Amino acid sequence: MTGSALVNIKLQDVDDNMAVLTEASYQFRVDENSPVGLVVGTVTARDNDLAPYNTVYYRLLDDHSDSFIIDPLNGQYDLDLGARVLDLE
Ligand SMILES: [Ca+2]
Ligand SMILES: [Ca+2]
Repeated sequence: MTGSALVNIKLQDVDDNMAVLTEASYQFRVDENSPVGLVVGTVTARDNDLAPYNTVYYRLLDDHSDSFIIDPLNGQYDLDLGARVLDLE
């Protein structure tokens, strides 16, 4: 006796990919007299998982967080409103 059956397979993703920045490094130029809140640039990262495992949150390491802020959701990099005045001389 032979027969066939249709089998539905539903694949479920697991969180097995890490977010990776789309550039190896980012360089942004900021003039010394730039207004606070200035958008300096945007960094982007990609995570090859499916939602919800591909959500990327951005944050700055501590040594940069006194002058710049980054939007945790879209990676936009701004001169912080509470930043000390940039004085590079
Ligand atoms: Ca992931
Ligand atoms: Ca995955």
